[in-house]
Amino acid sequence: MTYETLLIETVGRVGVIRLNRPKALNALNSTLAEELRAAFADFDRNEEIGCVVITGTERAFAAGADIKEMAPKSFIDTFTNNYMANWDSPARSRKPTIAAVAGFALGGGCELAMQCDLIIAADNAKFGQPEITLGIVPGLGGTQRLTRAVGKAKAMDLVLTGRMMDAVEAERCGLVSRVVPLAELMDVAMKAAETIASMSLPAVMTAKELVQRAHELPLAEGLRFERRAFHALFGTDGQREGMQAFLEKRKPEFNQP
Ligand code: CO8
Repeated sequence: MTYETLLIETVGRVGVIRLNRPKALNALNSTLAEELRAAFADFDRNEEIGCVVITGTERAFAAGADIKEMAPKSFIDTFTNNYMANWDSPARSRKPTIAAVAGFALGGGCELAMQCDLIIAADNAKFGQPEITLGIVPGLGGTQRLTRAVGKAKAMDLVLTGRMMDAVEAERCGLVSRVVPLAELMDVAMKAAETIASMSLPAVMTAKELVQRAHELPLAEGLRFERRAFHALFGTDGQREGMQAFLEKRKPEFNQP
């Protein structure tokens, strides 16, 4: 499939999605959202893919939803068409996802990154939820995922003032897992993705699901779910290979999937 707003690449077992509307700082429009859905679904179905990296340009991961597309909409347009209801492709992906963020990650761009399992940020990254400056509020998790990631104090600060925070502040408050020099961003993100993709796929998919559930379940339920999932992995080739390789003092070779 050819895409108008994305560049797609496969490197070994890693799928790479590059947002490609550079003139509009990768503003997210309906075409891009539809294409993201197709690209993530393709990678999700593909057993040869073990991890997905999503990135933008050096100047912008994404500067938010496309304001030109949004401006003329009315309540009825957004409500009856359930505007943005399907803009959640990374969150739906069962494969691990890494957002490699350089430059602006604002509004929907920050929300897109937060849907991913890990955010690796370049030292020029800037995160923010500036919707309040447009007379609206975040609509794709900016009040919910951000608060869970960074806590009430920072979330209120960002959501109510619309200010941006830099990569160092984002790492300090737990939004991003690593900050790296801009020139190294893709190397670091790809290395992390390759490492993840080299593990036993059922174990990786299970681990991702379990950590996600930590946000949703009460502790006792989460612990029960984790125990069951742990038991289930003893039915996989990955468990046999991983443990046998340790005992034989060699590197495991996981037959995928
Ligand atoms: N929408 C449309 N076009 C944009 C957007 C955007 N969000 N951001 C930048 N652009 C365009 C500009 O209009 C400009 O185009 P042109 O050259 O044709 O005028 C071009 O990109 C370059 O931008 P600037 O000249 O403004 O570049 P600066 O370096 O001066 O400023 C900023 C960069 C600070 C990022 C600035 O462009 C800006 O403030 N952008 C808007 C940021 C924003 O408010 N984002 C939030 C949008 S609301 C939202 O995201 C709701 C989320 C809902 C969920 C979405 C689901 C995925």
